[in-house]
Amino acid sequence: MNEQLKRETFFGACPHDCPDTCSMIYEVVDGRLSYVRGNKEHPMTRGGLCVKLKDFHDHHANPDRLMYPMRRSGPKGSKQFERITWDEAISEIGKRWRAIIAEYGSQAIMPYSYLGNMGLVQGINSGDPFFNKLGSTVNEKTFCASGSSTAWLLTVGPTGAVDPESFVHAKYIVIWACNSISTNLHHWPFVLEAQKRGAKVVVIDSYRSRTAKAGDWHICPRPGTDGALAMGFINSIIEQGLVDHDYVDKYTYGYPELKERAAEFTPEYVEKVTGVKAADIAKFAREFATAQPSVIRLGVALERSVGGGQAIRAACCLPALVGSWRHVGGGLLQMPLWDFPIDWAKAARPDWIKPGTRVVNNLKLGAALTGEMPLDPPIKSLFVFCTNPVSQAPETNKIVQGLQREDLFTVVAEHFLTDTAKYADIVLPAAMAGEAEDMMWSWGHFYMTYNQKAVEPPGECKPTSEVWRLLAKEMGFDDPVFKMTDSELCAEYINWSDPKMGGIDMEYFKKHGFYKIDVGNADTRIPHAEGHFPTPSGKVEFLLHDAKNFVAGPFRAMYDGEQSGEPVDPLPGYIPARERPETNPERAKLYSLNIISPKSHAFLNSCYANEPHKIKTQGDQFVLISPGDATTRSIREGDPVRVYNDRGDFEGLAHVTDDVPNGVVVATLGYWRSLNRSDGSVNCISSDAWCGLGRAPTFSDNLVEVQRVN
Ligand SMILES: Nc1nc2c(c(=O)[nH]1)N[C@H]1C(S)=C(S)[C@@H](COP(=O)(O)OP(=O)(O)OC[C@H]3O[C@@H](n4cnc5c(=O)[nH]c(N)nc54)[C@H](O)[C@@H]3O)O[C@H]1N2
Ligand SMILES: Nc1nc2c(c(=O)[nH]1)N[C@H]1C(S)=C(S)[C@@H](COP(=O)(O)OP(=O)(O)OC[C@H]3O[C@@H](n4cnc5c(=O)[nH]c(N)nc54)[C@H](O)[C@@H]3O)O[C@H]1N2
Ligand code: SF4
Ligand SMILES: [Mo]
Repeated sequence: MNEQLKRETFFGACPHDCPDTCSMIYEVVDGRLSYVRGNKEHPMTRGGLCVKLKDFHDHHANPDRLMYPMRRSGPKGSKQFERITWDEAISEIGKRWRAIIAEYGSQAIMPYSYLGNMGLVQGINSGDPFFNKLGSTVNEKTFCASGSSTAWLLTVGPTGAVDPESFVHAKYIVIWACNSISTNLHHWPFVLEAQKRGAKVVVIDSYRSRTAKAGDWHICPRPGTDGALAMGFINSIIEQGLVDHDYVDKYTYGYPELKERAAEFTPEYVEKVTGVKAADIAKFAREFATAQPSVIRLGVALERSVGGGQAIRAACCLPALVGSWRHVGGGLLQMPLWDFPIDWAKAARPDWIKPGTRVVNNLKLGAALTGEMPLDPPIKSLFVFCTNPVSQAPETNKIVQGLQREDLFTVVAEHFLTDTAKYADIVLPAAMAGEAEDMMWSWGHFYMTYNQKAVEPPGECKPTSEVWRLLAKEMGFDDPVFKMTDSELCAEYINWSDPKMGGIDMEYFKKHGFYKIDVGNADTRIPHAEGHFPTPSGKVEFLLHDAKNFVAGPFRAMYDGEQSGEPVDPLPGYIPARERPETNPERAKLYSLNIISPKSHAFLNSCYANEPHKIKTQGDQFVLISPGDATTRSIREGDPVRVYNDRGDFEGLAHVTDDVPNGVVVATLGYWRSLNRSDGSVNCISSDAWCGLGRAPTFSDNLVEVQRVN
């Protein structure tokens, strides 16, 4: 009988906000998604998925999944909903929006999305054409990487990052504020291969992460002091006579000014600021300069303090200073997304934004909803998709307060009744990756990955793309883009004629599932051997001319706010963290510990944090605290503790360990506050202040106090 079952396979692309963008294989038996595995043919995925996705088929079949549209039937947040039809849901949204537009104008409506799905057709930007046409408030999306992107673009220009596959050729690998083993797993084998061939792996991290433990040398600066550390490295390279003057003369701009700025960052001063020994600063400078090729993998976490952007600019100067860019595998890897030939103008339709339309940044959601940020008209309707701000955005108590407003009409498209979705007036059930076609770029490698529809969505779930088609019809928009199928949209958003697409077409993707954009061979590629930096001067810009702050990339394509911000310091440097005991002693009297809140190993942001077997792997919300800090607070291993400041609090179980230095506590991100001990999570205490560049968040720039819960 078994032989009669119909077995098929389809190509998948992991939809998550993860640099690895794995190529997957969906196995389908009789129309049912029976198994999901990694694609062995993919040079980075190599057949393996991570702990989060290894049972992706079960995730699709999770009994808690939202299956049909619902309307709120009890108080906001009570989780009381009644089932309605799609027709009812869409016409109710249309009716409410038309009334809001008549009374307040269309900018009283605000979309709110992030990279919960990275797909061009189903993800973060998929709603832009619809909302820009509607004339809604523009949602600036800077949860992640916008600070490092702005720094990278200003200093070395968009394209030409080191290919992650070229890392095997490096002799000195610096992983800076990146916990690769948890967050960039499929890059790690390339690092290990280099290590096997003799490379030294240096991890710069404010605590002993999994990756720091696996490296050869852990350098541990205090949170938010990386700017001083990077400037110290620059100074020490110069002082020790290790500058590649030929490279600097030909391919950089502003060396004398950089040298002058760096002079104040003596090893002794930098040790005082960062806690990293002066001798180690000199040793790093020597090794980084001489063990060529040397390469830096910049983690997103480097941007998460008020001086993060400046710190990244300083780090971006290092490879040019010592000529690392001369070699295969030498230089810098930020996010290679800038090379992808995607037609953002079509995917996001910024040309449909009416001049003067206001922009509200997604880190300021609480302030925007509660009236703390004066907005005229106020936000009267919020449409949330592909993100879970009540878990992931800063100052979440304020967001919850805003979401409880009786006069706010909230729609959430989701897979689960998340901490955000529970406040919705209308909930729309979204399809998962195996259930809808999509095309994926990557921010961790150079492959474009195609996701086929393998099975029908269960219940009444619909792909996000279908929601835009239905809403466009309801609102009377008949532009061709709102009538295109998912297949047509996949093809529409790629610049096929770009030489990097190598003349391929959709048929290629249907046959192979992925395509490496043509940036050159990873074993021979040296994009900046002879400069060719895509900056205004064509060189690495140590010194900038008239630069202004801006939000970059796919986050920028949505409005023409380019270089519209405040002036940027022409030179990189160190801006002390907003919340550190040395820089804010008054605050430190009340809250004396710096908290960092990196990614959880077994969750993907807040995804999977509602699944008991993933919580079991990850462990309950914990708080890492040093033996010294634990003793002074009478905290023992396993004690429940309350972490708090004036923004809010959350509870976790203390884990006393010297993996964290005195003065620092670590609590990982993603836990749902509704499933945590005290309806709180780490974002109850985080600040919504921006990092200096790219309006990025400052999740590593927060002081807290910790006390034992009796
Ligand atoms: N397992 C898993 N993987 C993920 C994700 C997930 O949620 N779970 N999320 C994905 C997403 S959206 C992203 S952006 C990436 C992020 O991936 P990463 O860039 O690796 O980000 P984090 O894990 O937040 O932080 C990395 C390291 O930076 C350190 N750090 C924090 N602040 C500082 C500082 O001021 N200075 C220094 N030197 N170090 C600091 C932290 O201790 C941490 O070990 O991961 C992606 N991959
Ligand atoms: N304290 C602290 N906070 C942080 C960070 C930190 O390091 N520390 N990191 C920040 C970073 S780097 C990031 S990227 C953000 C991430 O923040 P979010 O983007 O909010 O992350 P997720 O938890 O992945 O939320 C995605 C949600 O979208 C839903 N979803 C997934 N696919 C689809 C789909 O196809 N359609 C619809 N409608 N919904 C879908 C998922 O079920 C999930 O609930 O968090 C930020 N928050
Ligand atoms: S979350 Fe990242 S590592 Fe895991 S399967 Fe998806 S892309 Fe691969
Ligand atoms: Mo992120």
